[in-house]
Amino acid sequence: MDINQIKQKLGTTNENTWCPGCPNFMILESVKQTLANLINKGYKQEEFAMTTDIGCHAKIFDYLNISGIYCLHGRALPTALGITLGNPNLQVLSFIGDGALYCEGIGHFMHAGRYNSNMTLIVHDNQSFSLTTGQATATSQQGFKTKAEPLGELNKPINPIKIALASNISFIARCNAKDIKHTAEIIEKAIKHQGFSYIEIIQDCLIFNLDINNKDSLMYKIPDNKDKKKAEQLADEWDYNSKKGKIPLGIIYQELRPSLDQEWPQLLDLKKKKIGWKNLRDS
Ligand SMILES: Cc1ncc(C[n+]2csc(CCOP(=O)(O)OP(=O)(O)O)c2C)c(N)n1
Ligand code: SF4
Repeated sequence: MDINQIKQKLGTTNENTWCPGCPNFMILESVKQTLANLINKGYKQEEFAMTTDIGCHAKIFDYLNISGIYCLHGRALPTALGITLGNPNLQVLSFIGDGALYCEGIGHFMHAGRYNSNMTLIVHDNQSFSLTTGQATATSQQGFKTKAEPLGELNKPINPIKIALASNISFIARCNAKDIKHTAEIIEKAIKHQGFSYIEIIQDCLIFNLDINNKDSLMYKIPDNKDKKKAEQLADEWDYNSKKGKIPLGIIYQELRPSLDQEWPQLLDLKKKKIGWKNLRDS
C-alpha cells in the first residue's frame, strides 16, 4: 500500500460538520499525514488509540479511523492516561480544546507532567469555548466580549506553556494549525518522544473570538530546544493576551527522562510480552 492509500484508510465516510475552512480540518490533515508516514515505516494502524474531549475539536473522533473513547468534558486526558496503563504498547493521542483542558481539566494537565506517561496530548487552542457558541476560556484575551460576558472578559489569560514547564512536562511544543507540514513533523517527534508530549496548536475559530485570529505574521520557527532557561524565555515571548510579541513555534522544551512504563515493573512486563492487562488475565 502506498502512503496515500494508507492515509485514505485513516479517514472515515462520516459527514463533516466543522465550519467550512475551520483550521480543525488542517489539524486532522496533519495527524493523518503523520500517522500514514509512521504506518508506512512499520507502525500498525491498530497500535494507535485516541481519546477526545467535547467540543468542536472533539469531532475529530468521527473523522479519524483509529480506536478510542469519546470522553466527558475535561476528562479526555485522564482517560488517555488510563489507556496507557491498560496497554503500554499503544500509541495514545488525546485531542482536547483549550476550554476543556485549561478550564475543566487543568488539574489533569499538571499531574500528567509528573506521571510522564508515554502518550501525546494535542490541544486545539482557539481561545474560545466554540461549540457552545463562544464563551471565554482560560486562554481568552482580556476584554473578549461574548453573550456570557457582555462587558468583556475581566481576567487575564494563563500562559499554558509556562504551566507546562512548571509541571515538568518532558516535551512541550507549539504549532500553527495552518502550517500542516510543520505540525505533522512536530506530531511525529511528539509520538516518538519517550514520555508525555504536549503540543499546543494555535487554531483560529472562524466564527467566535475573531479579534485574536490571524497572528501568523508574529510566528517564527525555532530549532528544537533542550535548555530549560531558554524555554522559559521562549514561553514569555507571547502572553496570550495581545497580538504583541513574537510567537515561537516548534519544540520549546524536550527532556529525556524515564517514562512511567519504563519505571513500573508491571508495565515493563506487558511491554516485553507485547500485551495489555486483559490479555494477561486471559492467558
Ligand atoms: C462538564 C461539562 N461542562 C460543560 C459542558 C458544555 N460544553 C460542551 S462543549 C463546550 C465547549 C468546548 O470548548 P473547548 O474545549 O474550548 O473546545 P472547542 O469547542 O473550542 O473546540 C462546553 C462548555 C459539558 N458538556 N460538560
Ligand atoms: S465554530 Fe469555530 S472551531 Fe467550531 S467548527 Fe466553526 S470555525 Fe471551527
